[in-house]
Amino acid sequence: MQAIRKLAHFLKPYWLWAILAPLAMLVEVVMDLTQPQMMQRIIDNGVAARDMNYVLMSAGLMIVFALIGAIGGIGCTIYTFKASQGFGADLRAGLFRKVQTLSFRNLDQFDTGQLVTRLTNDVTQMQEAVAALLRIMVRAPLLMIGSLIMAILTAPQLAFIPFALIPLVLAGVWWIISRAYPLYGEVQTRLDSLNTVMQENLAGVRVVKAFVRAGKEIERFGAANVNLTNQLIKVARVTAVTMPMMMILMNVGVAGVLWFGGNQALAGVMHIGQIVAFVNYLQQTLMSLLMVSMLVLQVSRAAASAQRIEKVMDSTPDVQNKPTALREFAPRGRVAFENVTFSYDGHAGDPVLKDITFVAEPGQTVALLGSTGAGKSSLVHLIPRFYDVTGGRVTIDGVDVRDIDQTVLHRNIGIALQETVLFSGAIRDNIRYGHPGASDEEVIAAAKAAQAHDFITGMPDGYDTQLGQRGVNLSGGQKQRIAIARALLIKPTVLILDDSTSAVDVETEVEIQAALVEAQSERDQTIFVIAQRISTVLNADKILVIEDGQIAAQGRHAELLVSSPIYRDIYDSQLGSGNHGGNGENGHE
Ligand code: DCP
Ligand code: MG
Repeated sequence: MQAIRKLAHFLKPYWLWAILAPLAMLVEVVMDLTQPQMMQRIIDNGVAARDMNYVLMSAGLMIVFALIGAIGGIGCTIYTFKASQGFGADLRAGLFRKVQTLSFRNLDQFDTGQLVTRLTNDVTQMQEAVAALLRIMVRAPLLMIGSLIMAILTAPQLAFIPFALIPLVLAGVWWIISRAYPLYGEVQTRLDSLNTVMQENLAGVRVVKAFVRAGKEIERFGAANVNLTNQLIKVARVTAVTMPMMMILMNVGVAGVLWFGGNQALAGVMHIGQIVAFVNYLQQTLMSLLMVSMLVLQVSRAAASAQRIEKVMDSTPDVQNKPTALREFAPRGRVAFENVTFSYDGHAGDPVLKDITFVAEPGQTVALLGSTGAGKSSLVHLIPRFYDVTGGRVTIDGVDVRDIDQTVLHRNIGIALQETVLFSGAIRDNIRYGHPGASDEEVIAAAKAAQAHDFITGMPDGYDTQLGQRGVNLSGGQKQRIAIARALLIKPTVLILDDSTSAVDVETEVEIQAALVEAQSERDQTIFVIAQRISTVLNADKILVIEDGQIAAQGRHAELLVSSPIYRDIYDSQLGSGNHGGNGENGHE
């Protein structure tokens, strides 16, 4: 419930609709309440007195009232729709905005499937609850109390019947809600699992095929699907009792009215019309009571969704701008790591990086070499503050990266991540993703430096070639080169290439490097290159050999060959012993 209150402010812009909806409903309720009365009059004054004129007049009036009621009802529906849809759209947008602010660490904690469910189904649940509230919140209680009062006024002798039935209905409804409510949270959890399986599979469908796992995956999906269905059936089994229970109670009530009322009518102390009106009011009372109860159920279901949405809304990005963060910053690009320790689970976990200290001067190329899992990607991710260090500090031009506004920081750092992610759309737009205002010349220059220009212009649509989702219609090496061009285009002070040429042939890689060196001399760019191939790093100003989260050795190629046995091992294994002057032409994958 608390979560609902926290999210209620999304309804604020729609307050006018949210107030008009119940008001319009009020009109409908009042008109509804007059109907049984009118019916009674027609029967007792018109039909009984054989006054056809009176019957016609009253029937006409009934129709007019019904029409006014209908207009109120339609108005209510429209206003409700405007308010609840607006609320839903804003909530979804707010949630999406929040997801965009989450840090890498936050995102490590939510499955994509979970986020998708929250953005879609959970928002819809809340939106429907708002709609139900606006429609029923006023209507049902008013109609219930109004009908009850009208029933008592119509036939006070029979008033004991609704008062006997109401506690029975409440008990029944309470029984249903107390059983259904706990089941709803589980429904959403199972929906999460289903979406996660689905998400994972759709993204990885090629791997699934390659390993002939379709059968197994269909089974896995089937299991999640059946799980969800079973839970929904479980809920339905509980809620299915509702209507029959109501009908039985209602019919018991009607039978009671007919029995007692009938006797009184025979005794001549009651009119038939009174009995008919009373039955109508009784039915309205009980139905409204049921509606209120269902509303409670729906709101409690929405509360489960609200809690899940709040969990995302509430998660504070652990990487945040300080109030004093530097907003003006044009660094030369001196990157320094000072005794940096880093662990993915904060201070508790085993550090992935231990006591890293080095300096990258402006205009230098620093290469990181090391076996897989050594911590190379983790290390460079600390520069743009994807994660914050656990100990020590990372500085650019002597300023701790935690003291720099993130937007400003990211403007100065171009990064091609290890896992290439492209977006569907034109190649041109992918390259200028970080700088949408870039001119065609700038795009082409970046593509040329990344050795992507030739293959792009070789395509029928050139730079306008539409990429499929994630760039499926490109080769691995082509994708990598577009990602490099994207990083180059923002003309960053610090350029980070995380294994970005792993899928590019050696010859192209050499060309990319030559282009980088050229660009570097123009701008004094600081470049970090992570590579598996030693041929990539031969000319670096500084090579860091990372082993198990530590710098095992650092220096230039020639120095390391002499001083570092590990480096020599890597070198020998890749370029062959006795080839210490190698230039990489016989390097291999
Ligand atoms: N790790 C983690 N959580 C993440 C990312 C990594 O726990 N979100 C762990 C996995 C490794 C260690 O951190 O044990 C270092 O991972 P890196 O990605 O930094 O390793 P490398 O980049 O050096 O490896 P590779 O060459 O395979 O890219
Ligand atoms: Mg890596």
